[in-house]
Amino acid sequence: MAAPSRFIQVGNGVSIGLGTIDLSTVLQHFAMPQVHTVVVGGPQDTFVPNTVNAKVGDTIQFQFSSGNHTVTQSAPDLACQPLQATVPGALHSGHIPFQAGQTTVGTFTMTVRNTAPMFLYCATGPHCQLGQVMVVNPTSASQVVAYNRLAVGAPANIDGTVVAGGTVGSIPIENAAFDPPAPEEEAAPGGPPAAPPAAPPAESSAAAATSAAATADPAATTTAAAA
Ligand SMILES: [Cu+2]
Repeated sequence: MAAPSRFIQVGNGVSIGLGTIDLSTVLQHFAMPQVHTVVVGGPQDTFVPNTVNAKVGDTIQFQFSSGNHTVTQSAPDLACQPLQATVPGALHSGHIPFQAGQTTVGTFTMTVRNTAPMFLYCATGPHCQLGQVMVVNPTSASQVVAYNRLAVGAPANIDGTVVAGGTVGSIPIENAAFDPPAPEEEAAPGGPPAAPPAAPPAESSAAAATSAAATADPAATTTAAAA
């Protein structure tokens, strides 16, 4: 029987002498950039989640799930007004629609450059005043609540003018973080698409075929002559 080793490895632990360092603890010091997904839209005109804690180098991918929405940055105290009006380059995705039956989902992807809070709203219609707002890297749990309160009381929802601060793209719908509405739901109320005209009675059908053949022949001749 071999003498028991003093270098024991357990699970994914790294053995050093008699002590063991958990590999996951080591990896936390070299954390890979993360992708945070935010679903934009939905039946309630929301951002889900409405807060994201991201570190420098992480990316946030906004997925536009229904209707027509934007992700637009404002100053902390000026909800529903585009920051890019005073700070060129401030984030604005432009209006990105989604309709039932689409096979792709529009995205807007931004890279986090610093951990200062970012205040974001949707600039479509009254969505900002309806509470479609969120905060990236809030400094407190109540910050998004305070920002939402400002948004609800905003006198107007002002659109951004220039797409900035990220990249517009798309992903296959099967990769989306939400369940798309079934295309059938839209068609159901009106019934199936109009059926093609019923076939005419057999005798007139034969006549039509004869007529069609007669019409086709000159064309074929013409084609042959031309060739
Ligand atoms: Cu919206």
